[in-house]
Amino acid sequence: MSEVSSISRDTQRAIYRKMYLLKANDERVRKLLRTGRIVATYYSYRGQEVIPAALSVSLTDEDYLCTIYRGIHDMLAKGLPLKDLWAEIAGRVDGTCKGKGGPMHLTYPSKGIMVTTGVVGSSMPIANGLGWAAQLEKKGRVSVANFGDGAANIGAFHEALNLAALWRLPVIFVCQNNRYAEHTAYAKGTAGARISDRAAGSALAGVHVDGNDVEAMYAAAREAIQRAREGGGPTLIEAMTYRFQGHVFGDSDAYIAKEEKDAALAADPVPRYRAALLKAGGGAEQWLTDMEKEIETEIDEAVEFALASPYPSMSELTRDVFAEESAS
Ligand SMILES: Cc1ncc(C[n+]2csc(CCOP(=O)(O)OP(=O)(O)O)c2C)c(N)n1
Ligand SMILES: [Mg+2]
Repeated sequence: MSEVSSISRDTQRAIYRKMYLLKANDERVRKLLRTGRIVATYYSYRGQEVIPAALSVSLTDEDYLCTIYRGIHDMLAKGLPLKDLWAEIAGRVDGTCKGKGGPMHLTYPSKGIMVTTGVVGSSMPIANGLGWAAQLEKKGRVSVANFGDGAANIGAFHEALNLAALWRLPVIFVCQNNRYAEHTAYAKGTAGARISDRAAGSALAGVHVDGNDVEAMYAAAREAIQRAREGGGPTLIEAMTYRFQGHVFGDSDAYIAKEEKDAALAADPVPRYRAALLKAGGGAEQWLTDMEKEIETEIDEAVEFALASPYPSMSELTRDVFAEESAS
């Protein structure tokens, strides 16, 4: 954190609170998976906490969010309640999708969390649809599409950028460049040093930002969100970050050089921002300790709630698959 921050103290703390929540929640999910208390396919977002934490403080519940299988950080930062999240992760009836979606398919429309998709590249056209609806409604809502660096090589990325620019849709395309697409390093699968440069080809604003730097990420997101709200059209943000775990839980990351990973872990943005807040003073020490304890307790309660919730019954198997026949 620079000596003179452009972010108010309350906002700094709101961002760090989210960062800690995301980190602690990811660690808890992996702990329960390791010990066999839950069984699920899980894509850790550990290391990528700053992006959604610094972005979501400029969003409202009315704004839309589309994200991907590695997207629980985006949803928690947007306000997804922990109990609903955990019940869904554990496949129970009290989950956001009655336990039928699991950690890869969460939705929570009352907080604007509209879709989580496992189809690489598909969050962007869906965000455009929501952005178009927002544009027609004229209430100043914006739509955020999260996706990875690998997804920027899918055709739908280019189609979505073009249409959003042409129609000046209020969409913020957030490419979370964590340097890997499954087991393929960025340079082995992507031509061009920067994904943000591709914005020029579709005539929209493109920003390259350190997605592990709170100040930089907050400023880039705020500007893009403001532009979209004011009718100035879409922005592509390429936020540079790093994936601390393998692609999917249980996956080896032996293809990653040890020095590269060690350097990324040493620059973990969560303790780094904590240290910056402590240095800034203003009673941060007590606040941090109390807040972190509070979050751990909230997670304890959510896990307990989820594990006490029943699994869906067999009769649920075919419900919500087709529309119910109406009388008319
Ligand atoms: C259309 C499609 N093609 C391929 C896959 C298989 N797949 C799943 S994740 C993934 C890598 C995507 O990487 P990236 O976009 O960088 O996101 P990250 O997992 O790093 O967050 C691939 C190729 C898929 N799910 N959907
Ligand atoms: Mg990636």
